[in-house]
Formats: sequence, structure tokens, C-alpha cells
Amino acid sequence: MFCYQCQETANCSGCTLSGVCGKTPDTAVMQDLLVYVSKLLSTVTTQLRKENKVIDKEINHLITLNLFTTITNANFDKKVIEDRVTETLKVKEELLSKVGDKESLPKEVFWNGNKDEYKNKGKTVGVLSTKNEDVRSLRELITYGLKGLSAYSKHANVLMNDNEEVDGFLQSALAKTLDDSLSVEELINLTLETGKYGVDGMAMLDKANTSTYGNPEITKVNIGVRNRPGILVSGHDLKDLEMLLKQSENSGIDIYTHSEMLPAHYYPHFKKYSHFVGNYGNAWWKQKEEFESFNGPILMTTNCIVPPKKSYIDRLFTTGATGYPGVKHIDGGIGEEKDFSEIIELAKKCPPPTEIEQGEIIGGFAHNQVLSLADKIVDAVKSGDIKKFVVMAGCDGRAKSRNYYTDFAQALPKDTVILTAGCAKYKYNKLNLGDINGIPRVLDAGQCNDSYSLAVIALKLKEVFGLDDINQLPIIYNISWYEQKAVIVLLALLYLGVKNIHLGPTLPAFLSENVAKVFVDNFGISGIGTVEDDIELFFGK
Ligand code: FS2
Ligand code: SF4
Repeated sequence: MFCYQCQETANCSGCTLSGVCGKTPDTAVMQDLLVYVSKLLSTVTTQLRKENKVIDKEINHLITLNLFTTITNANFDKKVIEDRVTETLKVKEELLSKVGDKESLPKEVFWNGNKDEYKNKGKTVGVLSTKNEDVRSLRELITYGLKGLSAYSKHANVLMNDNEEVDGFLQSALAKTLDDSLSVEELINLTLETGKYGVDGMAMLDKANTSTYGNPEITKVNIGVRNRPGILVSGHDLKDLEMLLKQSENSGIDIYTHSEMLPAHYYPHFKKYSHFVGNYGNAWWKQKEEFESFNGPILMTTNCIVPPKKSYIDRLFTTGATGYPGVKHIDGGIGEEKDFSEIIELAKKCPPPTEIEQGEIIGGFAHNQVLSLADKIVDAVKSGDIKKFVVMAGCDGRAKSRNYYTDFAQALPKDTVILTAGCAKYKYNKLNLGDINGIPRVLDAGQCNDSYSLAVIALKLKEVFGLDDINQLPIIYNISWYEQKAVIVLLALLYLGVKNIHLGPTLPAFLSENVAKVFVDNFGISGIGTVEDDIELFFGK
């Protein structure tokens, strides 16, 4: 196996024996094959679109779910991945028969192996099958961005929002990552174009979420527990949460969020459920301890799954793109009502959660809420009470080096405000950093996809202050990344013209020296230093 798609890749270069995340070599090879056959299918759909043939939404959904399945910490179940390969090849064969100009297709598109060939084929189509280091780097960068875009598209799709242009681009870009005729320059342009569609995808999801559940609003979220049994919901899928909340009403149990599900509390729609009581625990990587002490069932709606301990594996459930061998999966496609009764019945027999924290955290600062406070914020900037904003969106992770973000948040001058989104927030959202004229110093917009909100806020501030360039705003970008959704967020920010982003705790291993140089020279991207050096860099002595 060879995988270097996430920040925790072994030795900052690549997982080769098994994944630091727990992915086994067999599963890794099957994931490589799933990505590859998704690219083959995308080559066919792209040709069909050229021939003005309509691609069904179900095909678009199949491709995005395939990519989502291969995101870090989403699906460890080789059998499920193998079945998706079979399904994808079947659909590809059906669509191939509809192509008018078969001559124009590359010959690899006609590969249609059976199951006993999957393993060997998978070994030949992974990351290292591209020999040129720079081409490989760009192909992977694009593919990872598209994986992130797929995840966000899927969340919009379950809320019945689709964007054929986004899917059309996603598939044509996937097809291009197999095209040996593309130059490095063309691949760089494709990378930036991926950022454009990242913005469109996140805008679609923002619209889907806010039109279904209302605009997030300032909310205090309880981090303690009540004395009834509970179900803990993790991941990013709000539709799954909604179905579970409906089905568990008046059943004597409570529903809690974990990690990236915390921002669900900010949506007006979910506030009507009196048994939706709070957030339990922290970011994904603390789940081993926190799932154990939760005592009740846990539903993983998306990544990040950590290989579970025996103590709670029997009360862990997956759904959607997620999977883990030996863990019960709740089925249900787009538009279907999932049946969570087994989880609810199990919860009734479990003890209530053990309390690990007490108090409240505040969030709900997505674009609509922040813009309604715009006058107050602009006044504070004009009076000098707020000197700078620091965007600290992104992911949290296991690496000790990530304590940088806690220390950095604490070391920031008191006249700075942190804008955050994603599970990165858990490094500083319980620090009580205070407020400036009633504006909290940590403004949490929501999940990682809600980084879109931060971009909307920046663009609005640019307009209010009458600036020509988003980079003239008093905003510093100090972003932490872990998996591929952060890649699409980064590409989206670059597309919007944001320069001088600091990315940590380490730069991606998949950036070759030459590709990294392109991003450094054109966008001023850099890593992080020590807290002391960075504070001095951003604010002077
Ligand atoms: Fe966090 Fe994991 Fe959100 Fe990532 S819970 S690292 O999936 O997408 O951020
Ligand atoms: Fe390694 Fe990350 Fe790939 Fe897992 S996802 S195998 S940790 S690079």
C-alpha cells in the first residue's frame, strides 16, 4: 500500500505497511481501485456529456459516494468497498454502450475485471503508478480536493440539492487525472479550477442546510449530561441527525452531539427537540475514551472513525459513507427514511452518560448571524477595539504538535478575534478567551464546510470597508488541516484570492518540492513556526 492523503501520514511521507489511521493494506488497495474505477466511469460520463447525453443524478451520486468512502477515517470495510467497485464497473459497462464515439476513449476505460482480479489491479493503479513526481503530486492534490467536494456534495444531495455543473466538473476533472497528455501547467490550472467548484459546492451545501434548517444563530450549548440514557451522534450529516431526532422523540432518551456534529445545535430547526440536549466530548481523535464513558450507542454519520475498542464496538453504528468491519451499518439512500429503531432500543437499555465536563460553549456565528452583527463589528474595528481577525479553521488531530493551536490562541493579543469552523475549534473553544464589546473572541461558524461562511464574511467586510482586495482586510489565515475536506477548503480560499495562508501543523506530504514552490510563489502559502515566532511575525514585538 501507499497512502499519503492525510496530515498524519507515516513520517510525513507515506503509509506503506499499514495506515496510521488503522487502514489495512488490503483495504487501502481496494480503495485505490475504487478511486480508479470511479475515474474510469467519469471518463465515460464526461464523453457522454460531450455527446449531449444526460447523466442521471443516481450516477453522480454513485461517484461522489465512492470518493467520500475513500476519505480518511470514513470506511475501513473492505467488503463494502469491493462491492462498490463491482457496482461502479457494472454502471460503467452500461454507460459505455451508450457512447457514440468509442474511438476517442482511452483503452483503459474498457477494463472490466472480475473480483479475483481486483487485488492485483488495485496494486497497479495507486498513487505511485504515476511516475513523474510533479504530475503525481498535482493529480493527487486534485483527487483529494474532489474527495472533499464529494463529501460536501453528498450532504447537499441528501437534502435534495444537486448541482449538475459541479458534478459535471468533478467527473471531467477525475477523468483528467488519468490523462497523460496534460502538462504540469494544465494540471495547475485544473487545481485552481477545482477550487472554484469547491466554492460552488460549499455554497450549495450552505443553501441546502440553511433552507432546510434555518440560519445558524448564537447558541449556548450544554457540555454536561442529563440523567437519562443517550445516543451520541458524530460526523457531519444533518439529515441523519434529523431522522434520528424525529424517531427518538418521547422515547425516554436524549440525543447528544460529538465532534463535528456540535454545530447542529446552532440551527433553529433542531432547537424544537427537547431531547436534543448538548455536546459530549471533543474532536474525533478523543473518541476512544469519550465513546467508552458515554455508555450508550454512538452513530457515525461520516468520518472520522477511530478503530473502535472492544468496550463499545457493540454499541457503535455506521451509516452513509462510513463503515467498519464488525460494526452494524444502518442502510438508506438519498431520499429514503433510515430506520434507527435498533439504536433507540439499545439506548433504552444503557446507563446514562458519565459526565466528563460541565458548562456551556457558544457558537452559531455563520455568515447570516455575523452579518447581522456587522455594525457592531465594524465599529469595533474602526475604534481599534478589534485589531485583527485570525481564521483558525480546519481539522484537529492526534499529533502533539497540534498543541501549537491551543498555545497560539492563548498567546494572541486580546484585541484579536478568532474565526473558526471545523473540528479544529476544540483546541481552543473551551479556553474562555473572553469577548470584545460583547463579541466573543472565538466565533465558531460551524463544521469544516462552513469555512464557506468565513469567506462570505470576509467578502462582506471587504465591501463594507470599501477595499479592492480581500487581502487588505486585517485577517490572518492560520489553518490546520488533516484530511481531504480541508484540501477543498484550501483550494476554495485560493480561488477566492486569499494569499499568505499558513498551513499546519505540517505541509502536505503529497506536495512535491516543485508544486509546493508554485503555491509558495503565487499564493504565499507557508507552514507554521513556533508560537512565539508566529506571534511576532503576525503582530510584531
Ligand atoms: Fe474533523 Fe474529521 Fe470536518 Fe474532517 S471530524 S478531521 O472529517 O471533515 O474536520
Ligand atoms: Fe496513512 Fe492518512 Fe492514508 Fe490513513 S489516510 S493510510 S493515516 S495517509
